[in-house]
Amino acid sequence: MYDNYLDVNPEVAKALEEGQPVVALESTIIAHGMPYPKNVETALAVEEVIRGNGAVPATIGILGGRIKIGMTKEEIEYMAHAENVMKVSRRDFPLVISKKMDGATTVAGTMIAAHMAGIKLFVTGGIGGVHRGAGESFDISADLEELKMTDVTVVCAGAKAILDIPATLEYLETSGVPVIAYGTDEIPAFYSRSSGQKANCRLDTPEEVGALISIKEELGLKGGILVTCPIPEKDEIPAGEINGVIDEAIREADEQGVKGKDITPFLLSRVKDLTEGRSLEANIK
Ligand code: PSU
Ligand code: MN
Repeated sequence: MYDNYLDVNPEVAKALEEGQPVVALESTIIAHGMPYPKNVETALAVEEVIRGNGAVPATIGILGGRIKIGMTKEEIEYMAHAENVMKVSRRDFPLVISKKMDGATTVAGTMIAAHMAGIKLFVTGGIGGVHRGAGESFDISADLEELKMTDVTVVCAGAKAILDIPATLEYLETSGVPVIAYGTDEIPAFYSRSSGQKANCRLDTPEEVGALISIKEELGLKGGILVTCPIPEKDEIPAGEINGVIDEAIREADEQGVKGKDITPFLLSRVKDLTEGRSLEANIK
């Protein structure tokens, strides 16, 4: 079925066949989330971290309408500066594939492709969520819907404060998605360790997280799991400091009428400029 559309890198295919650990990585963060060349440097550095821990990385993206499970270094480099790379979430797969275009997969898109390939774990920076003002705009990331239905565990540094974090957590609760705070009592807010939101599930070891993932699977409970892992203290930008910058970026987005899938990349890029690159460094950490 969907096998017709997947190109699984031989190293990844072998690892999956042998039951070795494979970790999926997204490509929207490369094409739309970070500027060149930091994007490619980071993407390759993260792959090395995964290898250093004994697992096989599988960066996922779409090239010429083919879903790549485990992009090569050259493919990652290409995606890092190519133009006309579509940001691909659930709704965009049929279009990007039928038109044989290039596409960078979001968290939702990467979960879908990882699941097709049989990869159960996926690591990224930040997930999409409920945007501030969603009551009016209805802007809720498809990432949350995907976490509701697709059996992939997503490890990240929390949701960025460009989002309405309490509303995002409510949405995840309604959707039945376990949200784990790793080694901390609060849900981290990406740039900062603290969001003011107390975690309902704190776990402190990989074994505890692994047990939770296995039990959810054995119980046949559909949907993903979100593991939030806070930024190291020395790298964080305190909430009070970043929030003013984010407010300003959101104001500019409103003023300029930025909409739909362009909002998140716009905000990330403005926050980076307004912090003179400091947010990008925190992003990488
Ligand atoms: N948040 C970040 N960095 C990112 C993204 C989100 O801190 O790069 C990307 C991810 O790919 C995420 C997507 O899945 O943006 C969400 O976009 P939207 O809000 O349009 O659903
Ligand atoms: Mn949106």
